[in-house]
Amino acid sequence: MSMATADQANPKHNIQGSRQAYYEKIKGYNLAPLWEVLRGLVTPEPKSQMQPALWKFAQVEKYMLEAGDVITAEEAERRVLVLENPGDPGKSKITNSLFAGIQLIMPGEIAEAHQHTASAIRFVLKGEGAYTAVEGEKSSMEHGDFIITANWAPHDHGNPGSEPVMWLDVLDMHIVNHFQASFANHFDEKMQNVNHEDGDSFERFATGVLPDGMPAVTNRSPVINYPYRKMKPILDRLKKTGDIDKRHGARVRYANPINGGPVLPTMGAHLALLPKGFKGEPYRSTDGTVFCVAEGSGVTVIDGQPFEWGGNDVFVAPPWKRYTHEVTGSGDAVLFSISDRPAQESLGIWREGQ
Ligand code: 1HN
Repeated sequence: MSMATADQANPKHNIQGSRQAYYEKIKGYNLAPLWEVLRGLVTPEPKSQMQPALWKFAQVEKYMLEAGDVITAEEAERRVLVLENPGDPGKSKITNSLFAGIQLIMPGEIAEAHQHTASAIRFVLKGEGAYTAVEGEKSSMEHGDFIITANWAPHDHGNPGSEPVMWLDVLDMHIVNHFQASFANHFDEKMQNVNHEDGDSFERFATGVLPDGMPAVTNRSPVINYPYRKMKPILDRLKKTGDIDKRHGARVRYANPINGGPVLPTMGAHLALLPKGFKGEPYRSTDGTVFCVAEGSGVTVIDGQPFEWGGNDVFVAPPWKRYTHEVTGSGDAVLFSISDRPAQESLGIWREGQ
């Protein structure tokens, strides 16, 4: 009793109390005081609940093959293990904007044709003999191939071969869902009618000529598959001439051959060769970045935490967390990376620093 009297005597408490009563009152009219939340909304530096994390391929592969016993690709629609950021579990997010997962397709299986507003990319990890059919092009999947499935592109996968095939899927679905603009559609036919042979779009659009009259305005690449066997020699050329970035190594950006833009309006990707002994300088940027190891081994220190990586491991650097790459293995390393940088750049909000 006496405490309550003392509280009331304190003018600060009176202000707090009357503020609380005021907040309660306006809440009933769907109003809230900005001044109580402003500092959380407009932070002086990027803030993320996401954590740096790494998934070892050996462990993921083991669990993936067990998934092959637990469920068929047909039942699952897509047999994918979601890479969940430990900073925000249960949301199917590897960064705030991106979904990532590892997909397995067993010999004889197909993953039926569908389309959705979210765009996808695949980076092939292990196994041979599978294909993905995207927009009528049937593309074989080989280690290190980078394959795009643009917004609303029909796509189905199959494995007529004899080995399990696994790849990394990354989708921009949390960007689409942020806008609450998701549509999806399943086709009556389980597999698309294929009318373009393997490699057609790469040869047609990405070898220095373009079909005459091709419109120059396009927000996505017409190339379906950027094959590793064509990309790796380009990295070797950069290395040979010393075109090696101190942070990223000898790096190419996957480009739209029509206008040099990103492969997709929402997601962009790079492939980097880090020479043997490479010790990178620190880097950070506002695009949380997913890395996948195509070759070699090393360690990436993210926000002071070391993550040791080898072939097919996946790791993530959250927005504005500083990272440095180092090659520790006996040869060069090759890192694939993907982020929402094109989406941020088109909005004018992308930043990078040391
Ligand atoms: C999807 O359609 C695929 O087509 C993979 O392989 C992963 C994750 C969420 C939603 C759709 C695919 C997916 C997905």
